[in-house]
Amino acid sequence: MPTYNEVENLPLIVDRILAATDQVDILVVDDNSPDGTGAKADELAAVHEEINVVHREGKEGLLAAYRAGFDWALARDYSVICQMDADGSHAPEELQLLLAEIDNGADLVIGSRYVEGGEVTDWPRDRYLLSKAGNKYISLALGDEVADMTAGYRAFRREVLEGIDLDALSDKGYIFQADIAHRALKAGFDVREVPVTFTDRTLGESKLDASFAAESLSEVTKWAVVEKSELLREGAKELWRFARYELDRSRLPRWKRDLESSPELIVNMIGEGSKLARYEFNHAGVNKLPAKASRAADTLVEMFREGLKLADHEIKRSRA
Ligand SMILES: Nc1nc2c(ncn2[C@@H]2O[C@H](COP(=O)(O)OP(=O)(O)OP(=O)(O)O)[C@@H](O)[C@H]2O)c(=O)[nH]1
Ligand SMILES: [Mg+2]
Repeated sequence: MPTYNEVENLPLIVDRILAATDQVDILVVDDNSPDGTGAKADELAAVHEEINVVHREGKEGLLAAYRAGFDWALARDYSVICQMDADGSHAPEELQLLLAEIDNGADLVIGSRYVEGGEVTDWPRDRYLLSKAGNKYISLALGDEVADMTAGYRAFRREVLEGIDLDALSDKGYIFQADIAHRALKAGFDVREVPVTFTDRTLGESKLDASFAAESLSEVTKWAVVEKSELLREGAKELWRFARYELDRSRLPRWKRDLESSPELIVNMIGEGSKLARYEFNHAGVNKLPAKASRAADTLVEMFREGLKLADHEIKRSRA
């Protein structure tokens, strides 16, 4: 469990994990959080023998923290290694679902927001749509049949982590999550998803910003270019141009604030996005795109339409 400034969340999440299962040990990987999360973790470790702490010198990002955590676990005799956020987004009460699927024979289990039965509570529509569309794009571009490639709630058989070159992973945005899943699939591991309910953090501050999403999609496009045909490259370029245009215009962090003060803004945003997408894909040669990319385009347009309907509905409701 990576932590950066989670001093309020850590004791809560640890209690919930210990209450949910007696099958696991916990490793907290803290990057010298200024709020004292590391010291809090030591306190908890002194009381609970299941808890261990790795202190790193400074904030080096999530991937570096995971590498340290995986190395720690692989150096010991754990057969299954899980990853989970400390901010309460991943419910410890659902850990059993992931572990049960490992028992059923899976090599990597992803706690998925976007399979049937999966859920995201409390996310503003814009963030939900961005994440869902982004994941759709990643899956289609890489040809992987996983709905939630960027999910951070996972259980690995140790062989998967041993089989992946963790040092070769991409450090752009949160894309290393997708990178790991993609490499596991390519290596022939049995990757499955189980539906989970993802809850937005209520305490502490987010370390995420819109540039992460942009970076991630751009990185995936690069892989697709390397791995797939020239045609797919064209498709990916079209989609990426569209995504970047939208992201630039949306100034996502501000968007969230605007959304609260003026719901019309999002309707306009989405409406324009929808128009643009339709224009792009009707006039910029969508018929020249391969089937996969064109399906991705349709999905994006469909999502914008759906978002528009939802936002409309919300506005009407809020005025009623
Ligand atoms: N060790 C370490 N942990 C990190 C770092 N960045 C984020 N984390 C932790 O990784 C987990 C996920 O980060 P979050 O800040 O929740 O990112 P997110 O889930 O994408 O965004 P929000 O939940 O919306 O804030 C949390 O437990 C964070 O404390 C880091 O640089 N180092
Ligand atoms: Mg989070």
